[in-house]
Amino acid sequence: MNDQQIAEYALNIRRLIIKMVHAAKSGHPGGPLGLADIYATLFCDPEIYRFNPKKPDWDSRDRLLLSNGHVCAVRYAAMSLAGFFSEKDVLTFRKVGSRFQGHPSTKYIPSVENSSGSLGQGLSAATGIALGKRLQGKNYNVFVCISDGECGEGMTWEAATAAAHHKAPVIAFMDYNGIQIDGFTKDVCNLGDLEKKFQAFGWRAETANGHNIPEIRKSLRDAVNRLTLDPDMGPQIILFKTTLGKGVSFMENAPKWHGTPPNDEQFADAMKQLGVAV
Ligand SMILES: Cc1ncc(C[n+]2csc(CCOP(=O)(O)OP(=O)(O)O)c2C)c(N)n1
Ligand SMILES: [Mg+2]
Repeated sequence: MNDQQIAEYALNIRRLIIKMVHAAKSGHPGGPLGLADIYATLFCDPEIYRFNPKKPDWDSRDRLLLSNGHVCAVRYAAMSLAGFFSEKDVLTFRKVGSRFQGHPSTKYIPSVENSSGSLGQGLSAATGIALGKRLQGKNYNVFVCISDGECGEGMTWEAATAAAHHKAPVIAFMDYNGIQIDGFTKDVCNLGDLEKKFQAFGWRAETANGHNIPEIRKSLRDAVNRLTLDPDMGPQIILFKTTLGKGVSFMENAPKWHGTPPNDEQFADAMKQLGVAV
């Protein structure tokens, strides 16, 4: 797909996120909207992320983990648009008995590689899976999405230390939006310079614009190519600067929209901004 088609895919992800959270009358719209361009790029560029919606547990699929599980609406929406399941299905989001719980579980959805919601665990899980793949001589890639809020958790840094020590072939990417549940990270728990921190832990780290599709595409492709050339290069992270709520003006960069569903009026306004009359 070309960059324009990826942007269109991202717009459709955003529309579906808003529909899901509105239908559920609960959930997290902000983080998912901020990640839509990154997930669209992943799901549209097979030179980055390889998967098969017809065979979701295909053994050679790349492993895409989600550590900040509360943003799973973006993952469900991207998967639905890729043909894993119907829109009608994902609109059961957060309902009792639905596969599409507000925090994702491996029990219900193949190719969701880790259950999450309890923050801080994804980098450890990805490190273990990446080391396991090396032991087994498999050649899939291991990606993991983490958040900046999770960098306030000790376990993230334990994983960062171990991944560097073992030169784990992990490609991490961060939703670096400067916001967590209680407000701006600089006020709640200042995280400092996360690029420098990961570098100090022995990672290859770079920062990129999480809303610029050519830039997202290049940084992820480069990470994959680097690892193909040198499987022992060690862990890499791309810190994607994102805007929480991106695409819906009243949600943008406003911590309230971390975990608040839009009411009917806000839903209509959001959908209008995303080019859909309701
Ligand atoms: C171990 C753990 N501690 C606390 C929480 C409560 N919690 C849910 S989301 C969140 C904020 C996390 O920050 P981030 O992922 O950056 O939030 P976002 O950018 O999506 O607003 C917190 C503290 C949790 N889910 N798990
Ligand atoms: Mg955040």
